[in-house]
Amino acid sequence: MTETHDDDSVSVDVDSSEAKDDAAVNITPAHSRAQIEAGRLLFARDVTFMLSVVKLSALPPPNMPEVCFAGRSNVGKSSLINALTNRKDLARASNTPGRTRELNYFNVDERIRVVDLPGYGYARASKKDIANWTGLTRDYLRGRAPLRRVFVLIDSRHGLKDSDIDIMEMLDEAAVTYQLIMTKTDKLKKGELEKIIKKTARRVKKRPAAFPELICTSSVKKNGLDELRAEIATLAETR
Ligand SMILES: Nc1nc2c(ncn2[C@@H]2O[C@H](COP(=O)(O)OP(=O)(O)O)[C@@H](O)[C@H]2O)c(=O)[nH]1
Ligand SMILES: [Mg+2]
Repeated sequence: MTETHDDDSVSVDVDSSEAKDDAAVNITPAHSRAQIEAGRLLFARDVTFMLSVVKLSALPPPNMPEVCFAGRSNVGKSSLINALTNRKDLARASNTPGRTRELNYFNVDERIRVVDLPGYGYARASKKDIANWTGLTRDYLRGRAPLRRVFVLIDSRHGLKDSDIDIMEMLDEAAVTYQLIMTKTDKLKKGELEKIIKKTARRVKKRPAAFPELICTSSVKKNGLDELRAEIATLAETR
């Protein structure tokens, strides 16, 4: 993988006009205790693997709200789904990047579906494979009526990469709402994490279909999971 980007570094040059904006950068969405409790209850219920989809015609009927998790290979999608659902291997947390080429559907208490998308930015696959699964993923993201929000996962050590910007641009164009989730926050020191979060939040603020607030998570330390469950529970109520 040769995606180099100035954002790789966690050191941030902040010019004074941007620095003034810091107060307006929302990092963790505010949830009421009732929302947090609704999220806890939702994921305490029955969560089951539903199906793997390799072609659009095999998508389940659009009769239930759904959210999906997108992100580069190895960003921590499967680990996050496992952590959310308190299950060790509901979503296969593979150490082989790009092994997941399907859209994997999970049914949460017959109230909302969670979809684990194929990871992008995986260099070791064949061009044909990459074309196949990016085609499927794009068609899904652009045209899926019950899709309430795309969670775009960003490795907090690396920040936004070109492939993340590509997917955000596509979602902006298609007017599909998305929200960034920072993963593996346990791997950074507090100061480093704050810098990268602020920098990422500033960049996302300008994007039309993006949620201004990021959710910071660690599947290892279980940080941010209550907030994410609360967001999903709120979306489950939308019909
Ligand atoms: N330290 C740390 N490692 C994580 C975290 N989430 C995932 N990982 C590790 O990152 C690697 C990729 O995770 P995985 O969930 O398979 O990523 P996916 O390809 O996006 O599904 C694995 O080795 C995980 O153990 C986290 O929150 N903290
Ligand atoms: Mg995975």
